[in-house]
Amino acid sequence: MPPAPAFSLTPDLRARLAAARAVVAFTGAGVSKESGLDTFRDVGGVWQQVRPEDLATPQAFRRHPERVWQWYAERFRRASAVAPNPAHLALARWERLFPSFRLVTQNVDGLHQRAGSSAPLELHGTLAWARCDACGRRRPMAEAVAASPGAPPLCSCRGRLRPAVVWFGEVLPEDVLTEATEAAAWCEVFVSVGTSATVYPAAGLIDLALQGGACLIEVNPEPTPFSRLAALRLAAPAGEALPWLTREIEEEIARCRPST
Ligand code: BV8
Ligand code: ZN
Repeated sequence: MPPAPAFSLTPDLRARLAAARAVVAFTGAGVSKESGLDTFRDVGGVWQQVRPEDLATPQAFRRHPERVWQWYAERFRRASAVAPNPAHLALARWERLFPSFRLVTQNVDGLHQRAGSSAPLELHGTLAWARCDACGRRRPMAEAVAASPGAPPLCSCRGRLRPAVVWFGEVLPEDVLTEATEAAAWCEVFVSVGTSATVYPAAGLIDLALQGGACLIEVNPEPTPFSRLAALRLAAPAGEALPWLTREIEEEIARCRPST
């Protein structure tokens, strides 16, 4: 007998996915785990090694700018040294599968772009850029770290450069959050991948999608506060579950929409 398939999809859900026009994929640190980057809240995760209030707040940067800069410089180096995994690559293909697809990420590692996603909405900013905490001028992180690995470089206005990420207690970029909110409110299918769904306002997008009548799919080896509301839970690593789900959708689309 052939081995039982690891995942399964009801014919109804398969058809619903293939017919969907507006789809949102919402990702967190778990999607980059198989690339070799740590998640935040799992056993051994980033926030078990260091306290977020010591490194990921504006207060921490004011008190210990060198320590915060060095920590982000190291995270930037690690993110640059790893490669996108099959989960990132699968999501990059979704742009071609659905007429209106939005990728919304909490990640700052840039791996979605490197996998080929054209315009992920980066809710928590990016490690790829540094910006002046006084005038907002931006400079590539690679350049800023090379120029000054041990301390935040100074801007021409004498302000200090900081990583262009969103720290705890800071507001999310308004235009990015507005686009993500609209996409979540209007989508038919919302796929949450590799996130503990505990950081707000980002996790509130799942509520918004459900209130708008979207069907929720969750890809995560562990349950989250939203698991019981999911129409489908793929309790597996994203690098296995997403390529499988993508093949299922592609096959169904080929069967139902042969001309597209
Ligand atoms: C704000 C960027 C307004 C920098 C990060 C409402 C209720 C309660 C609290 C709040 C609330 N609203 C706001 C708050 C406060 C706070 C918050 O939410 N706190 C939480 C922790 C309670 N939010 C804020 O401060 C936000 N700002 O609200 O502004 C405001 C402002 C001033 C005054 C008043 C209001 C800003 C939050 C932004 C924080 N920035 N990061 C950096 O990276 O250094 S947060 C951090 O968590 C991460 O970077 C990431 O972006 C975010 C989410 O984490 P996840 O991605 O979900 O990662 P996690 O480790 O938790 O989970 C990984 C999952 O992957 C797990 O479930 C695991 O099972 C799974 N997994 C593991 N392996 C795999 C896998 N899945 C698939 N495949 C695998 N192989
Ligand atoms: Zn400046």
